[in-house]
Amino acid sequence: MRKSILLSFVIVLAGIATVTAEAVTVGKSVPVKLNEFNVLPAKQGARAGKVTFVVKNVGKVEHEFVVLKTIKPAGSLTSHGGEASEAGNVGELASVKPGEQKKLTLTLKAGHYSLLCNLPGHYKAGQFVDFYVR
Ligand SMILES: [Cu+2]
Repeated sequence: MRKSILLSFVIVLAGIATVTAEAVTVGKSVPVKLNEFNVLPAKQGARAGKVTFVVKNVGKVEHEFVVLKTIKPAGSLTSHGGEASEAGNVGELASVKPGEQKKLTLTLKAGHYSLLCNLPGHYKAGQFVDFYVR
């Protein structure tokens, strides 16, 4: 009994590892969808160098797209008044209206990044994601 529980746990873990490995594919163009309240990149990572985020707002309200280079996990940024600290900001699209698609090309060094929308309350509502450049 115990063995079978342990075995199914290992199988679940193996499944998660596989999904993560596939999600961290590299590429120069990264499609990103914004909605209430998520930042959804098609890939969780990119190769260092020029990276173009193709950002589409598929939600019903205006959003923005901010790229921070920070060692802090995307969900653990210092926040004040419902907004996250933008320390490490390397670029942003200040306004992406519903249905609108905009491109942001940045030269990114290897490391951890946090992608977020920092309109009042949106970060707190969960509109952020971790991103890895290698
Ligand atoms: Cu937003």
